Amino acid sequence: MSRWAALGLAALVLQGCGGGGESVAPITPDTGQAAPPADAASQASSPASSPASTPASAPVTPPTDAASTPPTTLNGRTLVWNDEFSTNGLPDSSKWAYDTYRNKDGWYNNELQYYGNARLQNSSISDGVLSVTALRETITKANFSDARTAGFSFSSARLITQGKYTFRYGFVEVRAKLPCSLGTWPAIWMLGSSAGTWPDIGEIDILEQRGTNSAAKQTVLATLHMRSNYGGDGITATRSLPDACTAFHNYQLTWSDNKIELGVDGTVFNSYNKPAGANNNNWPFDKPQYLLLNLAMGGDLGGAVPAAFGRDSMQVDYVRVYQ
Ligand SMILES: [Ca+2]
Repeated sequence: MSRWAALGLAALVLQGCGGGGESVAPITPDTGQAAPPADAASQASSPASSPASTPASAPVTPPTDAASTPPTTLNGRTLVWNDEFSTNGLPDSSKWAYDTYRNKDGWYNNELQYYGNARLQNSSISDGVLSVTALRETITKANFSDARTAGFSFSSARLITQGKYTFRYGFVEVRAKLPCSLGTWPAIWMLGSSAGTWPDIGEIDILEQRGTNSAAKQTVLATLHMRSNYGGDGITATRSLPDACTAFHNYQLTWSDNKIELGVDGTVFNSYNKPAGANNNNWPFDKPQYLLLNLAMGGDLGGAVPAAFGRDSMQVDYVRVYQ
């Protein structure tokens, strides 16, 4: 796989812009620095955190699988690619690959996770919902052939369509429920698949969420990165979404040849018009991109991982692309 698939998460560094008022200092992306080992306190085993919101007395229901049969047309567009996650087990290998490229050298932004390759512990489908799960476990050669040294304590997954599906322009909707645990940094996003270096290839972050405090877990981010604006200078916006980690929401991208709109549940909260006299520096979004779903731990947007963290998931009901 292209190394650019691995570089993208470096782009997810944003300036703080809400969610409690704290800020994240911009850092230089793509320096390739190894993530630091987790601190000693985080080595302690602990019970799983539980973001469950269903009272014990409530009827038992399967995870929300709101619409397992997607409309074939939507607002004049036609469904061209989708995954409803309707088959239990690992994700469909004809649609998704696993990005483990930076495990050995460390992921960007001081992130703490190792990404699993087709590991049910980290990516599994049940009752129509994909769970991308981060969990506390000791990373060793026994469970990760590319494990480096002792001291790494979290596994997770980063699913990509690179090499399997890319597209240009259209409407993307991803229905997802985010992890409540502090220290988690979920992302639903896209990267340019053309040859070139980040950020020249362009990055569209349909959804990110910081994990630095409870207010951050009630806020979502949408951001664009390109040569003219990237890292802490990305074109970003936030939206309050108090139940983002207890309810499914529809995260949406509308991408045309002259405008990008990012929103949730039908409300656009970040938009960017193709500039007059556009060039690749300020409009790299005229080339195909691929999709990514991942759950990072810690790092510049995830923040400190509480000692009590055991496991948590980003749940995805579907990914749909209309053109
Ligand atoms: Ca589904």
